Amino acid sequence: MKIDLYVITDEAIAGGRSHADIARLAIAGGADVIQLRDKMRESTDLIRIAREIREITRDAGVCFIVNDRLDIALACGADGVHLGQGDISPGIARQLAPPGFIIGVSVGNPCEACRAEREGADYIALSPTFSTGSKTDAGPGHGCSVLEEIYRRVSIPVIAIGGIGPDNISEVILAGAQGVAVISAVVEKPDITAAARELATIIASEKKKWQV
Ligand code: TZP
Ligand code: MG
Repeated sequence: MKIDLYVITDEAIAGGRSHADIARLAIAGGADVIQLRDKMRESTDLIRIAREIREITRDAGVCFIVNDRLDIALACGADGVHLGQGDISPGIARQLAPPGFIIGVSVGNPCEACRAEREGADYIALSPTFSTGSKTDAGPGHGCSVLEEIYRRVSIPVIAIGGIGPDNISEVILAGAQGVAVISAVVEKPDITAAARELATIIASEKKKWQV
């Protein structure tokens, strides 16, 4: 699973662009993963939107993950779900999901990271890696030292999420992140495609530099 640039949709900061618009534009700029994230909409809306993004991502050969909602992810045929510490456990999600279904988990420390791995997560996200205004309850950033410790203690991919932009990609890749998940650095920009392309280019060149 290529997970270098993981773009999370957020209509609230997208200047009138829909989840599907964000997905299309970010994919054009090189996003490897699209996550549908919307904590406001009713399930009927979410499933319609998720099906639309499923079509877009399938046509583009891009991975599609639904935030929080395993039911919506399964119903629309998404590639996976992203779970927080307060959501159903990765173990339960694994029991309900078909073979090959991707389960991502947000973690805040090495202990949660090891537990997520034991319970069958496919990747984990250090949340938040840096402070962010995009998730009000995210708390302070954990920083690259925690990222590096988690990277050393698990064997599944670790991604950085929260406060990531062009200026700090280098340090998170160096600390062991296999990719970066972003909202504002892409979604709130007037040109989503150009913003995604810039990040994808930086990630590729950093990985080349460190041979990862
Ligand atoms: N989970 C942890 S931080 C975060 C989420 C969804 C928000 C990331 O947004 P941004 O704008 O890339 O900091
Ligand atoms: Mg969540």
